[in-house]
Amino acid sequence: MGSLAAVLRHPDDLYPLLKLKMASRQAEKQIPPEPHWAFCYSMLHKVSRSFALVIQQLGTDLRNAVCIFYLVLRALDTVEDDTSIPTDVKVPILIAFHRHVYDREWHFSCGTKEYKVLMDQFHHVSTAFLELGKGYQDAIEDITKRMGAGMAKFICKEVESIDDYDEYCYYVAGLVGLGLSKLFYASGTEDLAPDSLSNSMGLFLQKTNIIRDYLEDINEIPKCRMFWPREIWSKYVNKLEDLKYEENSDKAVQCLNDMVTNALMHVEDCLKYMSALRDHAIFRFCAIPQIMAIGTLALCYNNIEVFRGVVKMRRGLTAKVIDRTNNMTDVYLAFYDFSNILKPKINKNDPNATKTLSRVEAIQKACMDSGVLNKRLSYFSSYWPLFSLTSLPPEQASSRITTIFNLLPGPSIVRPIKCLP
Ligand code: IN0
Repeated sequence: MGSLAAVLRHPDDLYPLLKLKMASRQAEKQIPPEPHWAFCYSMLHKVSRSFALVIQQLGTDLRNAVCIFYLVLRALDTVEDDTSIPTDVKVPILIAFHRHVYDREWHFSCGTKEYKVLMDQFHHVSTAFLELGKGYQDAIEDITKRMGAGMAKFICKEVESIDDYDEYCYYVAGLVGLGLSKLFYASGTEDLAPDSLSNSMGLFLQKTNIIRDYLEDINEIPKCRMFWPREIWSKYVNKLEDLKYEENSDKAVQCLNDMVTNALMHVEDCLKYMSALRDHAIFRFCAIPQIMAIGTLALCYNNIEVFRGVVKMRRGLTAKVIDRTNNMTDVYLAFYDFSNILKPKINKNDPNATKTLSRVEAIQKACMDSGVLNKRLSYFSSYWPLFSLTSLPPEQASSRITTIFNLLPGPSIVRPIKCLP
């Protein structure tokens, strides 16, 4: 659960945190009895705690397919990430991975901790895969094939241009979006989403991860590959690692803001994708990571801490997002409110200030145009303080108040807000 200090600072986190804890215990009790499914679901909980809960809420057949898809992708990722595997061994494994999932005998030992267990006991995943419906199997095979080939292409290739960056993110995350859309379609509950929108859903999440994980990735030993595109960072420093040195703080923040602005490009597509979903469980499964991503970007923007330590949304806020994301109104309000946290952080001296501002305003316009924002005060008003607003300068804290007032129906109505910092 969240740390005691965090809960004391945000007492209204307590209820969603307890609810999440109970849901997590409940989900652990519901692990299926068959050994291969038991392995898959307990592995899912180990590698992705909160996300596993949202997967667990999907209907049985789709849930099993998504669980296996998730583990196959994690396994592929483990091979890609393991720097101790020589390239001439790694590339053929990545390229043939889509065939290995049909082979109960296949395994390849690599990775560390829970990922090593996943790789060593991969036969449980293949056994479960072979029990999925043909439509699900075909979708997983197709995406694994394309992703493995894409990863193999990038093993020996640096991310130089923004096009390379988009292409790499397409292989490792955009294709996940295409695959999930196929699984939703195969489940019979959703129409098949356009590939470009499915791709954007993945790109938005992956670009957020790449931004947030700068320090962890650059400090990794043995040295890990970096995915910040040279076309962006070379405008600010000579070497990507220079961003972490204190003397380059101003340039580092400008570069970070450039990266965030680039990621924000995908938001309108993501809103479109989510607004077409019909099934409540599928909707939550898609919307929760997206809200976490816009929240993370709002937190990272103009924040030197990205180059000093871990910048993450607090656990209590994650619990609230999981608890309170139910429909498109929630999503529009969340995107609007998080954009409004980012907006006052734009410094007019930042080289991309105009571009960032126009991105944020376009997102807010898309949320406003949905027509649902004036129906409710703010879903996020109960999230206050989202990030410690008390540490914000007064003009930024007051901008949050303005956000809430802007959401009120009609200009003359002013409601008192209880939880001001
Ligand atoms: C995901 C995505 C994911 C979920 C829902 C819809 C999606 C549509 C397109 C693309 C990806 C979509 O979500 C997870 C979220 C996750 O794993 N969160 C972690 C937290 C964290 O910080 O990592 C958790 O532990 O809760 C995601 O990040 N990825 C992912 C992988 C497989 C599947 Cl099936 C769905 C990874 C990635 C690289 C962004 C695609």
